[in-house]
Amino acid sequence: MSARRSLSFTLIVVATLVVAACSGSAKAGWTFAPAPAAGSGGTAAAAPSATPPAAPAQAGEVLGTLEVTGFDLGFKPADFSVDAPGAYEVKLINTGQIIHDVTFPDGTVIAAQAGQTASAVVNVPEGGLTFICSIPGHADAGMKGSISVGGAAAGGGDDHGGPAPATNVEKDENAPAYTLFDPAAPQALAGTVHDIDLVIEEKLMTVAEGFVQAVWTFGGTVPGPVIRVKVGDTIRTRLKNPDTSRLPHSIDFHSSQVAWNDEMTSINPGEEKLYEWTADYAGVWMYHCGTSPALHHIANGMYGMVIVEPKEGLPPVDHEVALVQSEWYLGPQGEPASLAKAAEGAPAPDYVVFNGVANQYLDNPIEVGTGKTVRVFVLNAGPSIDSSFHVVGTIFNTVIKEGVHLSKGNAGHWGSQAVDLSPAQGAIVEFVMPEDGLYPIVTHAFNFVGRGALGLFQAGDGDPKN
Ligand SMILES: [Cu+2]
Repeated sequence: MSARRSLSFTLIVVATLVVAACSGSAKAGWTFAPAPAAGSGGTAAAAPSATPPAAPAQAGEVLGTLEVTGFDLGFKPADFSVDAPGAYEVKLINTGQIIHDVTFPDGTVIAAQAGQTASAVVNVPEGGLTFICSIPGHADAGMKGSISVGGAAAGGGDDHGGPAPATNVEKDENAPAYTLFDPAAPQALAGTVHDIDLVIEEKLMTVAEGFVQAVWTFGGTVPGPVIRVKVGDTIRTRLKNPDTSRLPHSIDFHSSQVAWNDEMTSINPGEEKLYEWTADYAGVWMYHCGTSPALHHIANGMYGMVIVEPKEGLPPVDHEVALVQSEWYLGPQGEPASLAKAAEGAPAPDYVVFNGVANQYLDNPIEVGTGKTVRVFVLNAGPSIDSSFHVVGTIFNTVIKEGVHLSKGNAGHWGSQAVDLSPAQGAIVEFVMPEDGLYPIVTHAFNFVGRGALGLFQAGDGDPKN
């Protein structure tokens, strides 16, 4: 369900942009009016008028009606079976937010705008028919179907409806539900010397709906716990690797200045190690396991965020949220993430996620007050993909990224739309949601939005209309 929702939401965002551009072109006053799309007739807006008249494929008795629901982005049902070849009426009910069509190989197009219904008569031959939605991208996203005769496969293809699978790992319908990761940033630890026990746990985790991996964790969660301190504090981390672990592990705090071959060395199952550091610099920092191959230990869940505030603390705001972006390169169900996939020169993650689980804040929007100041601590844990962190509908009035500070109230009134974070980089952003509504959380590398990197802020009741 969540994969479908994520795709449909992506489409709503895209569709909103298309609608805005189309309606804008009809108005005066655009400084840069959108140019007509090349090859008109291929655009979504032009498609309805370009639809060929619906004519029966051949004369004769209509044997029945096949009702297909087109949604964003799939057909339901996608596969029909009829008893005999012949003429059938195909009725498309579009329940999506944008235009869809049913296009057959002979060129018959049954197009319906959002909320509309359209139909035509098609001739189904003995070998059956396949169909797609011809709006660019929709077939690739899953809008494919078939009509078979007598149960035989139509067109010899593997057409099936619904969103395209995001991964080569088969979904397990019986996988346990994921555990929601609380997105609220914790308060800074009290005092100036902190003793922190960090216990490593190797465990099974549902990382996306239907996908379970044997992850390695700091403290039992992916990401590990957010550790929040202030400049000048002393942090004594006792890393414990229980004897139930299969592997050695270690920890590397980017917020510390220590020798790699001292504090960061690996400990075997059954061992523990003290890693003492002082918070010398403020920022949003990564910690991770550095045990070889570090790529695998990070890709399999061993990372987290350290927030170091200035000595005097950060000014209070209304909401504080911590988001860690990272990638999942799925191994087989119930096994660790695939090192081979993670190690590709051009890595193609199955999922890109916020706080460990695909689409969790799409399913469970983060509620904030309308007009209130929201501060997000954001870290890109990678291991390998850049982030372009953006909250749709907002402008960051404050950005503190890797020591560079854009301040609210600056003389030029500069603002920021997206924060670029290479792996291991972190930032603090602040913004306001001006009206009740939904504000999507994305990386603006949009190929990953449909792969789990999508959440929502809900301001007020989420409904801008009341
Ligand atoms: Cu490790």
